[in-house]
Amino acid sequence: MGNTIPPDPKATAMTLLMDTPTTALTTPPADVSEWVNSWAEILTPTDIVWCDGSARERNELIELMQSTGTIEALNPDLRPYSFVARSEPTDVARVESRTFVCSESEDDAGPTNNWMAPDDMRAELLELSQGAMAGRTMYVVPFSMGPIDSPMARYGVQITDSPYVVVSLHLMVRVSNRILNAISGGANWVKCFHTVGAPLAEGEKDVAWPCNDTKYISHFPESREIWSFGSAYGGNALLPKKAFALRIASVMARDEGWLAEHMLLVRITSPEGKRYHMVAAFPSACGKTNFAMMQPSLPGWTVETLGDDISWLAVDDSGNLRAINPEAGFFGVAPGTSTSTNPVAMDTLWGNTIFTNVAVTEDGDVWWEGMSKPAPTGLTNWRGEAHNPESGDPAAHPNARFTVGIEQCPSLAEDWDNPEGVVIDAIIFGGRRSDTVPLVMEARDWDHGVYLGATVASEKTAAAEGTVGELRRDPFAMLPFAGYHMGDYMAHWLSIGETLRAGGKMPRIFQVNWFQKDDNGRFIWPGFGDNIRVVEWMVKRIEGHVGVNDTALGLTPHTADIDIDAADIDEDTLAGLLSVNPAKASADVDASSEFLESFGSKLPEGIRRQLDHARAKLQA
Ligand code: GTP
Ligand code: SPV
Ligand code: MN
Repeated sequence: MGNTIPPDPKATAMTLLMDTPTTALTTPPADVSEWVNSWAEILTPTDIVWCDGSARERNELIELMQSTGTIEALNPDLRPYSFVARSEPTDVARVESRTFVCSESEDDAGPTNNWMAPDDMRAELLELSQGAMAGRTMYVVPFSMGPIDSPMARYGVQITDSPYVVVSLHLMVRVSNRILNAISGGANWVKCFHTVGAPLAEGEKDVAWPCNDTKYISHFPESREIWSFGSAYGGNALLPKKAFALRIASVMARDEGWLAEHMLLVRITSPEGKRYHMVAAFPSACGKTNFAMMQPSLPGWTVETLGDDISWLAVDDSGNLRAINPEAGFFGVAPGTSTSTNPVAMDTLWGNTIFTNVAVTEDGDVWWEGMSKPAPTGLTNWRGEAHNPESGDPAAHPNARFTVGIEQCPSLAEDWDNPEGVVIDAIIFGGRRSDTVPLVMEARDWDHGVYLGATVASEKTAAAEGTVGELRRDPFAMLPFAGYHMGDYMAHWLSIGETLRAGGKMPRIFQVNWFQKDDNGRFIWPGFGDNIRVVEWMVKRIEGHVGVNDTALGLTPHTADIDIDAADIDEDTLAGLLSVNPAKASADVDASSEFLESFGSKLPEGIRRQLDHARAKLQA
């Protein structure tokens, strides 16, 4: 890998940090000040700090967190300027059961979201929040989703009492007081209120990971507000990410005619030098970061990273679908990441990284399941205890994560933050399915592609609370992230297709499944860098070079059209991965139908037509 940034153990902490240019802040915008002050009256923090995103600010917060035990430095010779945080064992993932969409009308939240009337939710949270920041500092963090000043960017301000959250935001999004200047100039902004809900009494010693057993992640779509109480972990607390860039942004997108999606964004270059831009929506912990950083196993192909989790898409003036990545960093799944599965991520994590709930080696480096075999001896587990390999418990939590700035990614496209984004050639949906869904299929047209997205189901992962492995419907990988009725969301996708048909380039839509298992429970498809073999087939389809089989589920490849040269799989096995089992397909269409019919009159006619078509094909 010629483009790898080598670790530089000699560099000092200060020079390793990328400084963010800041501008002198004159007076904060009156509406932001008023909002901050009104919350401060309720929350009664000891003091209020306006953040500017600078390296100095970050270093101060890191020192503070080291003194309170929230983070511990890793060995600077092995992992310079990097830290490990250990969360409370009760605060390790998104809590979907405590996530609410509080639209004015319950019908607008739809059957897939928890709903509470906005006034009731506000009353409940205001009561919980009385004095909730006592003994703590309230940080005011202005941020931009998307390049500052880009027309596609959207601004927000998060107040939080968690220094861990502030430093994570520094790494993950664009934090700068320039945003306050833009807001002073009249720009809209999303109000993000967050507290860990753990007030400190006079003289009370703080814990390493303050949080509260009572948790609420509440969204008020009409007023573009987020109120989050009780958790400091991931999407519960890092509000620009899922809460803003997906739940609130999906509502903005519905109202303004664009799409906010749980999608990675990449540029693929073929051996002929032709470029293709693709987005892919897979549910949480189902392979977006890995796809976004793929090191192709087919010679001559390259993958450049533009984003790994969220894409905002809009039809441009020429009628083409364009995408940007609104984030500026990664909050990635650690377990399973290794020099063989994802060498680019391993290189990205050379330093300047906050690791949460990973294990720590004897010499002060990080470790997690899947990084190496056998596990090193003398590990400290994610709970800070000596790891006992006999226990059967993992050393790292299955939802252990790394937080790191995107600029450290060696496969990063140099124009990744171009405010104009890139024109999309293909949209990919996928999920984690042990069986039923073939390795890859193409949609017959846009509406069938929307149906493929609408019928994605996936086996649950550790990214959210619940039973790992349990199959659930997860349309567009957005089940936990759509800020409005899922039926209306599908209708919105269909309407974007209509806009695209009117003019520009129609992206192809595909569905993939890397996760079929054999009778021994092992993944059959080699995955990771070999996924380029499937991408190559997509490119052959885009270029019109190969034909397909028209099955009840979708268009599947001829086995010979997928290049498995030098891959660890034979042609018969590949044929199995590409086949559609009629009984299983039929059961899946029934399950999809049952799920979709729960939307009642909100289920778009265009989706119902696709269901009918699938049933008819199964009977034929
Ligand atoms: P979120 O950050 O939760 O949205 O997850 P993600 O969709 O970015 O998933 P990620 O790429 O982090 O992968 C999650 C897990 O799936 C990791 O343990 C990966 O090692 C594993 N994984 C990713 N791609 C593949 C693949 O092609 N095959 C197999 N077998 N596992 C994969
Ligand atoms: C996901 O769960 O899809 C994530 C992690 O990307 S979190 O930020 O916690 O939502
Ligand atoms: Mn995600």
